[in-house]
Amino acid sequence: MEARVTTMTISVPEIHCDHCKHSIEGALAPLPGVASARVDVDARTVTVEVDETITGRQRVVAAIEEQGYKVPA
Ligand SMILES: [Cu+2]
Repeated sequence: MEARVTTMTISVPEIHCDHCKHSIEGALAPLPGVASARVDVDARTVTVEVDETITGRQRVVAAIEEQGYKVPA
């Protein structure tokens, strides 16, 4: 399948510090198809560049939730 890299910005209101940043970025970076993962602590958002044909939004959200953060729909 043709690669389709998109940038997703996901709001995670429970992000509040560098620990959150490192645990979420550390969980997302190794996922297949993820080119970059960046947490903005002030904005409480996660920005992920990912090939959606490999790893979709649901998988990204699940990885964030596995770190203990709720992701509002
Ligand atoms: Cu924190």
